[in-house]
Amino acid sequence: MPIDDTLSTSAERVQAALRARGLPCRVINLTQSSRTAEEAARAIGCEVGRIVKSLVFRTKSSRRPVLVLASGSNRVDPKKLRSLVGEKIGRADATFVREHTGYAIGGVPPLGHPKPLETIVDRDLLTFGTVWAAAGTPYSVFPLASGAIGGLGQVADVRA
Ligand code: 5CA
Repeated sequence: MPIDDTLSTSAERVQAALRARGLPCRVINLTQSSRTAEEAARAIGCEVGRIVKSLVFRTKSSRRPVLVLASGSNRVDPKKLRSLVGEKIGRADATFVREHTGYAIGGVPPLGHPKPLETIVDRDLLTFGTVWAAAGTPYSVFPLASGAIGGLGQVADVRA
């Protein structure tokens, strides 16, 4: 895993958010892209299931954001999500993602957003010891104990 030892402002913000939550995680800047789950797995040298996808959805009627933290090898079932959230839901566009998370697609972290987001955690992530999540940019990640990821939201079965 080639590491670049300078962190961008976005990655520093995620590092600060981790510290503020008392999570002893260290943000790593990569020289290879981790923009998608597949790229992240390749850059880190781990199985894609251990990559945390931070997927933003928007509820249809109240238009609120919902963050789903999904295992990199899973697709999210919209029907399961709908029943968890209590209303119809669709994917967010890039503008909505940035507005509600403070980060651009490809680097959206699972925490450290301007306002806390309703968050649902794919229970499959809890089957791994360590998982890896985006740290604010498409070239940064951090490792996290899967027990800690369960603390970031409501753990549920969301797999399609
Ligand atoms: N850095 C990696 C994992 S460490 C990462 O951020 N992966 S991700 O899966 O959380 O984010 C990429 C996801 O953003 C894609 O799976 C895709 O569902 C979503 N996405 C990509 N382009 C768009 C777009 N134009 N509009 C809405 N969502 C998009």
